[in-house]
Amino acid sequence: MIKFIHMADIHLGYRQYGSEARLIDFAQAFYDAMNYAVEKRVDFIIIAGDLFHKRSEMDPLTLTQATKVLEIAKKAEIPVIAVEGNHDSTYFKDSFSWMDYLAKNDLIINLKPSFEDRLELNEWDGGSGAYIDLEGARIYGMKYYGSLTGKIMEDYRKKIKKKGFTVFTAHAGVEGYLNIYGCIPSSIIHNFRDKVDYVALGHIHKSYVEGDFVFNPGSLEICDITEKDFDKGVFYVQYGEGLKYELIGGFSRRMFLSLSYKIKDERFLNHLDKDLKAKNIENSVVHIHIQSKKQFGIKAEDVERVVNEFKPLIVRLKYETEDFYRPTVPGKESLEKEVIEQLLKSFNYENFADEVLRLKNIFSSSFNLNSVDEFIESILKGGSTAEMKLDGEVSEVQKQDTGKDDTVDEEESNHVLTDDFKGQADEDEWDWRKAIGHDTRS
Ligand SMILES: [Mn+2]
Repeated sequence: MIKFIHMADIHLGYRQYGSEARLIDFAQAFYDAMNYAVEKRVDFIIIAGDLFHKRSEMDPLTLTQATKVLEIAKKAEIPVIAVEGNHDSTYFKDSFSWMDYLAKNDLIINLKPSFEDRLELNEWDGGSGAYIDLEGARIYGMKYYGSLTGKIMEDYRKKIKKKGFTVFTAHAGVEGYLNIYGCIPSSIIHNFRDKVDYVALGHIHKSYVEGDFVFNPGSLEICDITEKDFDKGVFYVQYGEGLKYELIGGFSRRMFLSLSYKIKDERFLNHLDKDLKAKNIENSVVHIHIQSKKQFGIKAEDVERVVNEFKPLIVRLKYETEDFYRPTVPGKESLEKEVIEQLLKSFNYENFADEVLRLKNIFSSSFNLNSVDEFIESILKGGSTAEMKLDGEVSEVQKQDTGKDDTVDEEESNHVLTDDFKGQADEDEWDWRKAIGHDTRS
């Protein structure tokens, strides 16, 4: 039995909103995730890129946070296998990255291919390499290559040699989940199926699984308010008789709220006061959008004063008065989804509005017919996100027949989509200042 944790997008060093508390949140989430891995006594940990938030400017505090947490794994003799993300490295420049620094200090195994004349996959020699053999498992790694990702990945795949349970980890997104740079068509990654058992991705800060084969855990913390409702966490994976996995969430403890109000009369501040009291926004990150047809004598400062009485960590206020007033519509996505749902219903289809929306995203971001075909095929075969989403919570997905290893393939895989982590580390708050014998609060 092989057990491992797959995480990605830690973004250490992100002083979100310029807040030191948020900087610490990111380290705390990493610390909690690491302790979870140790608690589970996993064989190895994969970090699929973006351990750090900034690729070049490193500050002593961030480096200390990274080092201290990675030392927990080292002490427990759990190897940490990592690849560089867009935030960790420059693409082709052979400069020594901070990830190389961590590797040099025996804290991580930083996997990447080398380019002499052409792409080469060498075994990890203690300082560099593209793959490493651990007991019963072989792990290949590829760092972020921006727009070249798809091309390099196809070359990479040809050179992979399967041995035991084989993992491929890369910092790359699959098209269609979020409209961001550095994504590739799903088909490229599904081509790895003949050589690889588990694809461990990072980059997209939202969790997804495709065909019990391609895995993306999402970021540990919330890097942007738009991510606040995404499923995110780490995958706890067990491989014995088939593949079992769980997405463990709950590493981000900070509450994020996005509120919007329309001022209709002079009593608005009372109304706001009441509403915020009920919401308990203390220590939260609060984005507030206010629209008002008339001023009613209420200024942005008045609103801020009321909000600050409840001691949120961060307040972001957007106050629009009549000049900018536009009638509000519910979030564009949810409105779109509703329309699609109604359409599907009227044609007596099942509700696969999420998949339709994803298709639409693929079209609008790249118009790649291959990935569209591939996606439709995966839905029709039923071994994909489609089935998982349609069933809701827990579903069992039959592994697709690959022609080999029939005994293994017949096993049904089990997965639970969200199971919040409530381990030991949850109670014991990590005071990194104590950990490094230094108090910056004074
Ligand atoms: Mn990231």
